[in-house]
Amino acid sequence: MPGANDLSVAAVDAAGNVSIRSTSVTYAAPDGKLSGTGPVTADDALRALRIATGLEAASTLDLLHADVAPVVGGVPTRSGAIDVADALLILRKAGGQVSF
Ligand SMILES: [Ca+2]
Repeated sequence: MPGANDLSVAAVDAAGNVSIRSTSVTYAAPDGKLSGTGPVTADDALRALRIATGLEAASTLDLLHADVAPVVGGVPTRSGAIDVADALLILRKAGGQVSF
């Protein structure tokens, strides 16, 4: 599910000792959306370009949304960074030239 997801796992050994571990995992689709809600726009591409050029820092959530290039077999894949290729792909999505 998109957003923060809390996970807990409980284990019980043969003696009945219980151990519980919890963590939170954040999921966001690689959709190119960096601001607000609604469709991807040129503003999203501009923000990605600002991140790619070091004018803005990317949050973890930004990276999950905007690390969309390269595209492999028509599917966005993550390179681990938001760079100019990501900004260009987001701009092409905003212009209706690609969909993902
Ligand atoms: Ca990338």
